[in-house]
Amino acid sequence: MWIKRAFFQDIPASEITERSVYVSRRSFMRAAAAAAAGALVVEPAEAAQPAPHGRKLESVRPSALSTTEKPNSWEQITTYNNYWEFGKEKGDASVYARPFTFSSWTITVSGECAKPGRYPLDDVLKGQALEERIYRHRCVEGWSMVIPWVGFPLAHFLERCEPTSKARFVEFTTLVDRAQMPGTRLPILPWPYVEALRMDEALHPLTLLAVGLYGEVLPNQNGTPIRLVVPWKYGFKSIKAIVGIRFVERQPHTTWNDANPPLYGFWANVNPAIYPQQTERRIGEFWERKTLLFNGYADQVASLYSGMDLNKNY
Ligand SMILES: Nc1nc2c(c(=O)[nH]1)N[C@H]1C(S)=C(S)[C@@H](COP(=O)(O)O)O[C@H]1N2
Ligand SMILES: [Mo]
Repeated sequence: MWIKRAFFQDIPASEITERSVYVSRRSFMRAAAAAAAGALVVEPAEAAQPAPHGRKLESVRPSALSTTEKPNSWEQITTYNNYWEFGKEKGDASVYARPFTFSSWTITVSGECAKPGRYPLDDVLKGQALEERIYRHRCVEGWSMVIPWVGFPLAHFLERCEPTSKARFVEFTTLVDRAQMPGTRLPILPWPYVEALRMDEALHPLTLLAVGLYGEVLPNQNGTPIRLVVPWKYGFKSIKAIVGIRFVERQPHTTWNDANPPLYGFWANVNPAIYPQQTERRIGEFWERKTLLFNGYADQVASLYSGMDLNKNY
């Protein structure tokens, strides 16, 4: 069974004891303390816990833009995450984001638009019909999943902000809460996490503001209460826990692009022509799959990049 365990990563919740969670939490806290003291080695935390089930979202409509591929399980989607605000290891967010809470949430809109200001979450959601969008997800690290998000097109909200003709890019920022997000107390990335899209990418009907997963409110580890999903781009573009949206004229600096430009291009379009992105392992599967151009969404998005050399602008 050890082979299945090693490759399938779907350890049932029942096997994850409180003790293992406790031990890993301690190791992360030790790592945090060590990093704060200037030590170089950060000890990884390991045990992951699936998210508890949350409030069910009402009147969610299916979307014609969903893939017909089989979604990954709740357990897989909520335990295998990148969310560095809560740690560097795949299981960290499932453990350290568990106690995360907030009493109110506001997205601050600024920059080149006629309607800047502070938009409470209720206002952002006002009048939005929620859809289930089952999307392929491809991480730049070579793994993939299929995820049933619930949300609405980002365009619907951006249009309400009335971007000006100078708005060529949209920049997004994630919450930084040093008390609740242990990763933000470490210098593992410059905080806040920032991502950006070109305006036409942001307005594309596939680009989703997600507020749910499997018909329920977003689990903490998946970016509660509101996050971006851009299915034709590598996962790092899909920023979680959004508190800021800024319309700008010039291409913004973004977290991973600044951290390691050769590996994390600004465009981040899934492209098997670029080494080493030829294949991917779908979480839960054994054999690798061939990675598809634009993660399989080429029919819908390739025209956004006509005239652009995708092997240079990666
Ligand atoms: N704020 C924030 N958003 C983030 C990340 C992060 O570290 N911080 N990681 C990204 C990466 S690399 C991936 S693969 C996805 C993974 O989470 P998901 O499965 O919930 O989409 O989140 C993305 N969004
Ligand atoms: Mo990723």
